[in-house]
Amino acid sequence: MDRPKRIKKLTLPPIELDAKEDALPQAISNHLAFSVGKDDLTATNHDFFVSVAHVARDRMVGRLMETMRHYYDEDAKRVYYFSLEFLMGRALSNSLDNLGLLEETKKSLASMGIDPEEVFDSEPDAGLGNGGLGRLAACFLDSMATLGIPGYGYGIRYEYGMFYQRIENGRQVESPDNWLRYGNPWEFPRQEVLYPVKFHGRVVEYADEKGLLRYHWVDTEDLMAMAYDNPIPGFGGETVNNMRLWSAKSSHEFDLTYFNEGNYIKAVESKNESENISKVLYPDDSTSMGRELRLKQQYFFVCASLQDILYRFSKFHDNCDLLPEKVAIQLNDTHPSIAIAELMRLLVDVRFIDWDRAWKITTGVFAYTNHTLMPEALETWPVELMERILPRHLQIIYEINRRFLKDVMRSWPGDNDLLRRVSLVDENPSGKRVRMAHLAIVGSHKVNGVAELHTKLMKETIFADFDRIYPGKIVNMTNGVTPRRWIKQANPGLAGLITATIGPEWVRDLSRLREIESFAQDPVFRKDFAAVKRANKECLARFLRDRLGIESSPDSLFDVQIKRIHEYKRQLLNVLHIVTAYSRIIRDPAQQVVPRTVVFSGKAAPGYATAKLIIKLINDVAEIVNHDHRVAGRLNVAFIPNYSVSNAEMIIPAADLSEQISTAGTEASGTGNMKLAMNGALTIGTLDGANIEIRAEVGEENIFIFGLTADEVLDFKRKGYVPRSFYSANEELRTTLDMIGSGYFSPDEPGRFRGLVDGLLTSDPFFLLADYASYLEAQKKVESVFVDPDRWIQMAILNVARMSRFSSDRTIGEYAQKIWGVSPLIPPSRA
Ligand code: 26W
Repeated sequence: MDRPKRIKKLTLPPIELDAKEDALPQAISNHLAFSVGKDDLTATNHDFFVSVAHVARDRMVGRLMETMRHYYDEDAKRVYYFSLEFLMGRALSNSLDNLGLLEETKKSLASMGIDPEEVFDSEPDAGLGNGGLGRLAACFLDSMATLGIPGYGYGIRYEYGMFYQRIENGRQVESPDNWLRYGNPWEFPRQEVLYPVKFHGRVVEYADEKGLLRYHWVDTEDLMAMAYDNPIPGFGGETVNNMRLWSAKSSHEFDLTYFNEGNYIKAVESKNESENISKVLYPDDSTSMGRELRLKQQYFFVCASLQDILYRFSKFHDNCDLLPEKVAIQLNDTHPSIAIAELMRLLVDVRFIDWDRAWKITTGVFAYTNHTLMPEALETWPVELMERILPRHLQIIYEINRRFLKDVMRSWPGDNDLLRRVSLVDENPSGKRVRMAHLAIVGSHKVNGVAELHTKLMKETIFADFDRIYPGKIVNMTNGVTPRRWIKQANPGLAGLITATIGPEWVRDLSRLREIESFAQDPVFRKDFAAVKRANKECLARFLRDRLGIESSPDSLFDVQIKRIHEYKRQLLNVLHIVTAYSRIIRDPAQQVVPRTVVFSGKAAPGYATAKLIIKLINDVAEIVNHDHRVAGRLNVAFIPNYSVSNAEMIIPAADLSEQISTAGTEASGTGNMKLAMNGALTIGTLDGANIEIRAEVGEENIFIFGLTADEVLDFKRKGYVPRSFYSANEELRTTLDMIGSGYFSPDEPGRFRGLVDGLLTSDPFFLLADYASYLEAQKKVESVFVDPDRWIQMAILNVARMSRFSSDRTIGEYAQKIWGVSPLIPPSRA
């Protein structure tokens, strides 16, 4: 096809700043006046945020358009990252820094008498994600833009993001995160980029002019998906990619049937109902609830995104066989995996491509990332539900399954048990269900785990059959995090020190961090490094004092566990250590102890009762320990409410010790472990997820490893695990569990934690009791090193120096090469 000719090339707005010194302050006050309608007398910090965001956005638009045009001109293969979650956090200082405008902007605001930090802090977090999976998507977007990879994020513009968490009486209380209340200066609403999305209805068969059987999906309920574009600037600002989020709009402002009947209210109500689809992020990580609205969300964004992608593809190509050469779609977990059935439907039912060709195209396009081995997190949808909402997709899934099982049967004749295990449909006595992971594996050319151990376990356990059926399809892509946000912005002190020592290149090329290794012995560097950590700790200590009323000394060991609250992550094991340490102190208050401040932060899924009880326990323990005069400030416990990207940016740089203590074989990778180690926290952790690879990088002498290995855990599971035997054999463990179970920390309700303790004694599915002694041993070792500040600092420096493998730039480079088949495009501005 001919490319449409451009009549006249527009002159793009420049990103370079006006050379005049007052250009930036002028731009800010222009937006304050013209975009916000205020002057400096009436403007709030938030008004300044909006103005500065507009100034930054203005400078991204030119590069965004240039980038998109360049991809278009080169007919580049694009990567589409499909994710129900993008946990972006704040964008202002990130954008300014990536554009190279951060320092100038701070100066400008200061010259106007405005505190830049207050302006940055008035931006609400874009909390469109639960945790690891959503934040990984955000880091990947940053890396794709920084590397110059034609990558687009596709997701949902939730009106309400991750709920706000308050702690009342020690318990989690949720409130809605109405993050768009004051508008969103970053996004470009695209009123005209609007696609229909169908639900319900029925399928009719018909014969086409050649007599071939065809399918029509009719009598559907329709709504519209409207695009909002969010620019994603890479570091250096040369490439600006796009994240396109969809919002549900009713397909007709007034439903005519109701309107004609004179029922105006009903008409408007039905409009509201369809717009509910993009209303709220589901706050459950790691349990699939099987809710109808959730399936609708998944199909809604997948359907709109695929239409958008095919529209873009068709501007250039009319042969769909070329799709895999031009389009790679990465499925972030199974959440968007209905895309496989939808692309088949578009190719077979709408474009009349025969099944085998369509299947080759589809499997050439998709790849699937698994993020969890937990059985309860694997998504399955009741067949009855899918039949009602997406009847044609269910037929297509059945057909995919029929052909797949036929192939399996040919290779493994007679193995009916294998067929039952790998089928896309779980024939459960309590009702048939579609297994989305199986659909994702069968419909993708590559499937990946997110750390070496996780990938190995995928191949050996949950997906062992598929590894046999498709040798080589399952590959590893160890996670990473962006050093722009997680070192440079979160920890400007450390970033400044690194840059002063080895120059600024590390920001784009984290392998350069190795160069600071040779400074681990340098007394001046050590002193500076220690001073940075000290200042960060002082800052967190101030926060704990001012916001939570907890007095903690910056000299104490800052021991940090920040992540979703989940039994497998074992915040409870951390509590067992705290209670043990506490009872040691009260037994002998005069003894020497290493002062500690234990910091927790994390949200529990609103319906996860045990996780919520663990939050209550942490707060009850904190209440007693923090106020016991015998402790005399040597042990403090703090639960920081509302864990979020912004809170993480404050906590991580201040951490000495990073708690990564999940039961071996349960945490797919972890990414907080990487962020903390990069910021000079030492890890105490199990041989789980990426901890294993962190140990390999930093050296086993620079990390505190404890506990059962994944193999040993499996062994216990096979041979039988008797948690009570550990209780009987260990006096300190007994004391600790008895204190918790008998109500020492809950005098107002002594039985409050009895169930929690009994659970540990009778089943303990996450092996806390088995790992307790070894965990305590490791904590002792931590303390023996911490009292030798020189040694501790050296270990911390080596951790920072050796973490380069965990840059998401490395991860994205591997995806690009091994899964997507794309390479970076040199931006025109650099060519
Ligand atoms: C269907 C409900 C649901 C929602 C979210 C199930 C499962 C999830 C995610 C898989 C939970 C998640 O965020 N997983 C985390 O992904 C990170 C990025 O790969 C890993 O580092 C974490 O180990 C993993 O728990």
